[in-house]
Amino acid sequence: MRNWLQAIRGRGLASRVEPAVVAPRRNTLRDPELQRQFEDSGFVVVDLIDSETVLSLRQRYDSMDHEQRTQFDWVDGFNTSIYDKRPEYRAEVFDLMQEHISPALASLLEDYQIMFANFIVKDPHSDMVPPHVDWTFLDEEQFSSATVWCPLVDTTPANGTLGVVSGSHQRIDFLRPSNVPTYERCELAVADIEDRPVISLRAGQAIVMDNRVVHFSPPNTTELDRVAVGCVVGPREAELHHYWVNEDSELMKYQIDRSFYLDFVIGAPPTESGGVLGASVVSSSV
Ligand SMILES: O=C(O)CCC(=O)C(=O)O
Repeated sequence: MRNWLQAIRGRGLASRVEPAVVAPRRNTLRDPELQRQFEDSGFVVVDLIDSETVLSLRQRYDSMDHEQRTQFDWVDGFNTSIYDKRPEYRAEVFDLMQEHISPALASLLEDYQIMFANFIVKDPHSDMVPPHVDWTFLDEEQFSSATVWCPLVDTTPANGTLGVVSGSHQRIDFLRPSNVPTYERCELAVADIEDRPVISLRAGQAIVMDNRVVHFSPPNTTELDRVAVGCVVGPREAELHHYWVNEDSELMKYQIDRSFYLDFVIGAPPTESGGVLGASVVSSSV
């Protein structure tokens, strides 16, 4: 194909070649105006759950055992459930979100399901989460996966609310394995985008963000923890994928089901987890 293209370019005919027709991704949001904003900016802000549901989730959060706190070398005081190694803890978080968040998602999203769910917490006086992009969860040529980020307290830049690089999803066209950091690549891809809103929300509002959007959060400078819920969602019919670079530097694609996220240990090979349905090599050296 490349030779053929080079040949016709040489003869000045390249402008006659039609671009490949790419089928549009199927919709994420039911509301056409929200869908348009989501496609343009990569995120939308919505009223997701009412104050009773916020309170109920907060009470359940307060009653749970969150002892296995996360230690990251790149940020202090940031905790997210998927780093907790106990499958029963992660299952409890998932069930909680199925009960409390799924009904609201059903009317907002176009036949999407929760793939996995987290409490995402910034301790008092905790660090900035630097700009990054989430893993690849499915075939992004066909579908959009998204994170629904819903704080259980009012959030502002002072307590570390979420910030996004507007439109950055249109720049992130590479696969994101779970064991390859993407910070530098993301920064490079969006270096010229200045529109980076840090979005204050009322408890129960949510940002629905395409997983290709570069996002971050400023430090929590307050005395109180900032507790949010983060549900990663995808179209119900989409095959779920997890990418991993193995010890031979091969980029692997694993087909998984949702149970994978209950016991996958971040940093350990996916083959050690349940929920793996198949594997293939995407590229032999990365
Ligand atoms: O909640 C935050 O402060 C950041 C969340 C985040 O970056 C993520 O979940 O990927």
